Amino acid sequence: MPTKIIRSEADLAINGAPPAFEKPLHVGRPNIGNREAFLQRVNQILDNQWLTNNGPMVQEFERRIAAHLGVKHCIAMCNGTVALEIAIRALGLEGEVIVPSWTFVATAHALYWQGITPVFADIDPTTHNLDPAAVRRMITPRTTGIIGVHLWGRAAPIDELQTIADEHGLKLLFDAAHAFGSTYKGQTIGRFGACEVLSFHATKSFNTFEGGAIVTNDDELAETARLMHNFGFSGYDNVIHPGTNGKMIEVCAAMGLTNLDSHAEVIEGNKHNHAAYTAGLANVPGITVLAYDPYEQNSHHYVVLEVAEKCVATRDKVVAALQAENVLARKYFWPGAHKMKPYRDLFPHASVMLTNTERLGASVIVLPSGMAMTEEAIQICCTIIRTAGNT
Ligand code: T4K
Repeated sequence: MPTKIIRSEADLAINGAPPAFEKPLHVGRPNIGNREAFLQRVNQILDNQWLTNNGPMVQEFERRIAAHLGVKHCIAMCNGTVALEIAIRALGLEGEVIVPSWTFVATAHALYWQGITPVFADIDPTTHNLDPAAVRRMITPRTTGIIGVHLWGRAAPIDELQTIADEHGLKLLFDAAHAFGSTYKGQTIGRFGACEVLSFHATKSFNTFEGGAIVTNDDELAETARLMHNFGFSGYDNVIHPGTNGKMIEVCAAMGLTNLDSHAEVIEGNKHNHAAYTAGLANVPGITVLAYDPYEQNSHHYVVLEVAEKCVATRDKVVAALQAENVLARKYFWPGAHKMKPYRDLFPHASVMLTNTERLGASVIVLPSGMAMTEEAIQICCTIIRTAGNT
C-alpha cells in the first residue's frame, strides 16, 4: 500500500524520495477465480488419474469456450504461440506472410520459426491495428497469407483484410491473443478468417496458467489442427498426419473452467479501472489514455497511455518515474518486432515503411490493471504520471 503523498516533483522517487509503493504493482497480474472451485477440480483430476491427453477437463473446457464464443470448434493448446504455429502450418502458409510489427513478438516468431518470412505492415495510429492500405503495399508474388492482430482486444479491420485476402487468394487468420470476449460489429471474435488464435497466458484477462486455442468454424481445418497438436494420432497406434505436442493439460483446463465463471466480473473491474485512469489523467497536456470502441465489447484489460511529443516529459521519463515508485509500467510493444534482432537483421530498412509503428513505439506505456488494482492505487499512479508528465 502507498506510503507517501505526492504533491510536487520533489516528492517523486525518481528525485530521491521514498517509493510510493512498498511492493511492486505489475502489469499482467493474473486474475484468479474461485480458489475452492479450482482446488476441487484439481482433486477431481487427481482422483481421475487423468492428467493430460484430451482428458475430461479439457473436453469440457473446449465445449464451454466454443459455446461462449459461438464458434463450432475449439482446440485447446499448451500456449498461444504453439497454437499460432499449428494454425499457420495447418493452413499451409509458406513464403511470406504479412503481419503487424506492432504486436508481441510471438506473432512474428510463429512464422519465422517455421521458415516463413514475416513481412511487417504499418498500422493505423488511432486503432493500433493493421492499416489495410499498408497491407496492400506489402503483397508480393511470395505472399501466402495475412495475420491480423486484434491488438488490445480491439478487432483488426476484419472486413477490409478479408477483401484483400480474397482478391489476392491469400489465407487470413487472426492472432486474437488479446481479444477473448471482444466483438467485431457485434459478433464475438473467434469466428473470423480461416481461424482465430487465443492466448490464455497468466497475464491475460482470462488465463489457464499457460494456454491457448485455435477456434474456427471450418471442420476440416479443426480436424487437421486437432491431429497436429497430438502428434498426428488418430486413435491408438495410428498416426495419419505429421504433428507435435501442443496439448493443454487437465490442470490448465481446470483453471480455465474456474476463471470462465468469473470473467464477467473481471471485465467489470477492468472497465472501472480504465475509467478511473481516464478520469485521473484527463487534462494532462500530451498524455491520453487510449479509448476503447464504445460500440464493441472488450475486456478493457489493457490500459494504454500515449505520451505525445508535445508532452513536457518524454515517455521514457514517465516510465522511469513510475518504475521508481514501484509501478512496473511496461512499454509494450516497443521497439516493434521489426527492431528486434532477428527481424532487424532481416529487414534493416523496415523503418521507412513503418512510420506509425515507430511513432507509437516511442510513445506508449501500458499501466497496471486487473482485479489486484485498487481505486487508491490507480489515483496514486495518476498523480505520479501527472507530476512527472508536467515537469
Ligand atoms: N500474440 C500476442 C498478441 C500476444 O500478446 C501473445 C502473448 C502471444 C501472441 C503469445 O501467446 P502465449 O504463447 O504467451 O500464450 C507477456 C506474456 O508472457 C505473453 O503471454 C503476452 N503475450 C505478453 C503481452 O506479455 P512478457 O515477456 O512481458 O512477460 P513477463 O514475464 O515480463 O510478465 C509480464 C508481467 O506480468 C510482469 O510484470 C509480471 C506479471 N506476472 C507475470 C506472470 C507470468 C505476474 O504478476 N504473474 C505471473 O504469473 O510477456
